[in-house]
Amino acid sequence: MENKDRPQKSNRDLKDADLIALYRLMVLTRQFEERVCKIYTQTSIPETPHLCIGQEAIGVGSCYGLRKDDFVLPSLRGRSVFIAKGVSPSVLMAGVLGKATGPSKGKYTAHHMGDLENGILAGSLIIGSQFPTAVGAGIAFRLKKTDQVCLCYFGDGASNRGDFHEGLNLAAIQKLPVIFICENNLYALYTPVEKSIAVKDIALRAQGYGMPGITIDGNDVLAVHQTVQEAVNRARRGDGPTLIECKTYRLRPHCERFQENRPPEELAYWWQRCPIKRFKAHLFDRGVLNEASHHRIEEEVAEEMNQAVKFAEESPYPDASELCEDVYADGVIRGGRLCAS
Ligand SMILES: Cc1ncc(C[n+]2csc(CCOP(=O)(O)OP(=O)(O)O)c2C)c(N)n1
Ligand SMILES: [Mg+2]
Repeated sequence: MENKDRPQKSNRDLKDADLIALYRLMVLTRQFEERVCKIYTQTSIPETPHLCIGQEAIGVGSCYGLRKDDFVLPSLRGRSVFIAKGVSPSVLMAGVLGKATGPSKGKYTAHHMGDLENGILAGSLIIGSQFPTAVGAGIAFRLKKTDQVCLCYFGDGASNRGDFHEGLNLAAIQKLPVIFICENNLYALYTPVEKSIAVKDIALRAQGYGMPGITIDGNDVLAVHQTVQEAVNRARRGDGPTLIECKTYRLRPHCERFQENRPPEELAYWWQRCPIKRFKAHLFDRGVLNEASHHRIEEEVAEEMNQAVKFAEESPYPDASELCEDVYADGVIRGGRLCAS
């Protein structure tokens, strides 16, 4: 599903076709992650994947309606962001497999991919490293006098890093067009959020920086979309950053290499609150989706995934002769700035 140059829409503006598109993007993300999981367990992805199963509504709802020239900085669990920002599943799967046809030409690991054409800045496994980069993007937009925005994604654990404080503080002081999106999935690795954060809602921390802080249901794609669009409009107007805390839950272990240790009844509760299941029920109630159209979407997406896996598996690894290409920026440093050589 292309997301290029789509105008911003609030929920009131969303047509049935938009609702179906949102649903399809979430199904696509879910099936993508399931395939990654299967490939990891059956064959050989060198890195253990950190799947976003259960958190699809956040990336999809927030990126839907963004412009192509807006930037996003995904977290280590950010595949829904890549998909909703317009990267094709084939290219993304090639990236996960480290192939030359992937977004970063196979020169980054799956956790460090970026895709500047689609406005995706390379993330990092170092949690919290997104903050300075996102703020840097905000400063660049300000200097260039554009109305682009940058969405910065991170987990509840990352919100305890010093970079969080420095990033939000600077963004607020300078009224930068950055939207901080916390995917609070209630755990950082094995640590439950109440053991690492004293306040009930991470969004409360926004008060300390002088920016709006909003807590929403991160498993409700329409709530995510509406809230992020309002923050995006505010940032484009020059009114500065917003912190949005999306309460959610990952439905897989921290990563596929790790054991699950959360209580089964807790997992069962959150499977009932699965964002795709809920949105599907909503669309059935509204008469936007029915059994036939739902099955058609599932089948189309499954076929798209077959093509994606085939493309990725048949793609070559990058050639050793290209090792140093694309790795260093062209240009020279003058007066502390990178300039065209
Ligand atoms: C600076 C740093 N410290 C520790 C780690 C190891 N680590 C990887 S993921 C993770 C937990 C992250 O939790 P959270 O920010 O809530 O994101 P989630 O995994 O829940 O999406 C930790 C501690 C790391 N990658 N970087
Ligand atoms: Mg977390």
